[in-house]
This record gives sequence, C-alpha cells and structure tokens, in this order.
Amino acid sequence: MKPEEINNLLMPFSVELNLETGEMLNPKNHIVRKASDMKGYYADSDALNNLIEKKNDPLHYEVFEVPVPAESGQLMYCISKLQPGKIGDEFFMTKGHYHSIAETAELYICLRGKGYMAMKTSAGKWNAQKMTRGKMVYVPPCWAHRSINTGKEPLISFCVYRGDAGHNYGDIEQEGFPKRIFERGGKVVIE
Ligand code: S6P
Ligand code: ZN
Repeated sequence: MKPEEINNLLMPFSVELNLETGEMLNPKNHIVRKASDMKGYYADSDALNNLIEKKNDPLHYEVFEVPVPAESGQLMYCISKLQPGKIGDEFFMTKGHYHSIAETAELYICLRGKGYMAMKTSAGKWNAQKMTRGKMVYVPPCWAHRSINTGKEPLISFCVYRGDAGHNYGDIEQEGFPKRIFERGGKVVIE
C-alpha cells in the first residue's frame, strides 16, 4: 500500500529530551503514581502505610509519553522516572506488568540512576538485569517487567514497544514477582 493510501497518515514529529536530567520536555501524557497507588505491592504494608501518612503520600514514579495510535506498526515510547527510597528494607519499584498482547518485546535504555529490571514469565521463570546509565535491557516477549531503584537518585529510563501492546496489570497484582530486592546491612540483597 502506498503511504498516500493509508487512512490518517501520521505526520513525522520530534520530541526533545533533556539528556542531563533524562526527562522528556513536552510530554502529552504524564502518569503519576504516588505511594498510595502501591498498596499491595510491597512486603511490608505497614511501612508503606506509614510513609503515606507521615510523608503526605509522596510521589513514587512518573511516566512521560507522547502517545501514538495504538496500531501494530507504530512504536510507543516513554520516559519512566522512579524515585529513590525504601519501603521498610525494600527498594522502591514500579508496579510491573505484562502487555495485553503478551508477545510484546520492549527495549529499555537506562539514562540515569541505578537499579534493576526484574522480569518474570507466567510459568515462573525469573530474571533481573542491572540498570545503569547507558545500559540497554531487552525485555523479550511474554516477560512481565518492573523497574527497581537501588540508588540514591531517580532511576530514569527510555522504553519503546509496539503501539498496540496495551498493559496488563491485573495478573501481576495477583501473582506478584518471585523475588524482591532489599537493602540489608548496606548491601543489595535479592531474595
Ligand atoms: C511501558 C513501560 C514503562 C512502564 C513504567 C511504569 O510498557 O514498561 O513505561 O510503564 O516504567 O511502570 P508500570 O509497571 O507501572 O507500568
Ligand atoms: Zn512494558
């Protein structure tokens, strides 16, 4: 098919990143997750409730997007910015999800900070890749994924995946991940 025959032909466009801060300058979507959005995700729910009450429900993470049509030929991309901190001994993390089209791969590039990309399959396989500035992590099809910030500054990454992938949070809400990442005696411990 010639481009001229495609309905609603998308015009090329550009988006600017601040490479110092790793942030997208003019996102169209800004998704904000606060501590209270994370109920049920951490091992120590009392510590999470304490943080929500005593620190006035602080910012947990943000996603910046310029959305594209949810079509298979499009590439959806975003910036993810996860604050540093711990709930009890457990490092701050994102909720984690499969994609609604489970056979979706996703590429992450870590722009700032340090941590891990934890991944799991519905059959119980688990893997974690270190995230540091300049690291590209490939999340293959069918792997749920979540970022975990083990550093002292925000963990910022760029990600890209097929435009019609969608997100499936429900399965991870039910299943969780087989391993968590804690700080114990000043060390990062995965267990
Ligand atoms: C989207 C991609 C990221 C996450 C973001 C927040 O497919 O994996 O943009 O959405 O890191 O994490 P979560 O688990 O709350 O979507
Ligand atoms: Zn994803």
